[in-house]
Amino acid sequence: MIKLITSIFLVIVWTTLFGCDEDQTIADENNLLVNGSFEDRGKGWTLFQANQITFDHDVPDTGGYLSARISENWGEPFSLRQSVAISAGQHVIRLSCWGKTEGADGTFGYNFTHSIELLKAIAITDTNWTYYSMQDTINLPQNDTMVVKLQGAFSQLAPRSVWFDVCRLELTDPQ
Ligand SMILES: [Ca+2]
Repeated sequence: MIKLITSIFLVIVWTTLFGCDEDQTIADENNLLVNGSFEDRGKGWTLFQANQITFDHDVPDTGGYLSARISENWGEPFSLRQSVAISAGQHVIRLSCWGKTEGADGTFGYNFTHSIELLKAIAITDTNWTYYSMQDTINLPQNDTMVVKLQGAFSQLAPRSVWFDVCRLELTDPQ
């Protein structure tokens, strides 16, 4: 009987130690964004303004433990930005994320560093976690850099927020 209990105990310990160790790292090999799920908070991202961006336990099903929460602003929207290492020339990209809002729209999109304006963007409009994605053909000039940008709302009617998680950028160039 003691042997049986010992065996069951060992199986439980083994399962606990080695069976469930995938939740710390979200495997995401083709993602060109660093820390796109914000499990390392703001690591890899430039925050404008850092004191208006928090990392929140409100996440979508595949979102791990943390998401990025951006407060709205009456002025240039607060944002998270990340430069991406893509070579100059033409590429087909797919940009996606999960997002939700408390009522004021957020935006995710990209620009090249020679221009502040987003070249393409999608509005985050749903108050429940929703998957947003876009595919686009870009033509990155020489000596320029692609920047992915997640931004909060332009408003100050109420202290509302926009959440982002599981942000991905993939090259889908024809082989
Ligand atoms: Ca996450």
